[in-house]
Amino acid sequence: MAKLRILEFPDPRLRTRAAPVKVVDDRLRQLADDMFETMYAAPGIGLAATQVDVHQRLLVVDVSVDKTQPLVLINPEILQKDGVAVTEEGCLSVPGYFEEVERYEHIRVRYLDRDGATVERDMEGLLAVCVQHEMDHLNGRLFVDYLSEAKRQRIRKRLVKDRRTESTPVAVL
Ligand code: GNR
Ligand code: NI
Repeated sequence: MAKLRILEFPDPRLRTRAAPVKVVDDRLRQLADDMFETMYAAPGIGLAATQVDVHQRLLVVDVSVDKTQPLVLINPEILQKDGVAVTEEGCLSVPGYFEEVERYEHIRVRYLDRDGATVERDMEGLLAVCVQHEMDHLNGRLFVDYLSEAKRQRIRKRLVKDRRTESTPVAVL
């Protein structure tokens, strides 16, 4: 197991469109395990491979309160969608910001699980929202893209500035 480094907005690598996974093998399962470790430690309820600089269509989620329902979704596709859900979203790649985003309320998703088996599943509530948020990451899209240009620029400037301050060593007198 290993904790991975999460890319942060406005890192251009977050804009990469991920490629379909060709084979579900032990290497991919190891990546999924490392993504869970990274997600739980953060802590977060979902993580897309894009966020750890792996540009393959793989995401992990666990929206359960006791963290006992890990789900691995490989090559996910939305088959059906309906309704509207507005949720205050956050993102591990945009730390410290929470804004309302509109998503589909119900989705039916087809994906491969960690054994490479095809699964079709109806989702709603926070799970549906989180899976849509993660699928956006796989397409290089971030929740801040749904906000106004002004808001996104404000967040971008703040994060760039924070990072600059973080990496500046304090003078030792
Ligand atoms: O931890 C997370 N919480 C969250 C809350 C509302 C909607 C989406 C999310 S996903 C986020 C983790 C993350 O950045 N995944 O990409
Ligand atoms: Ni995110």
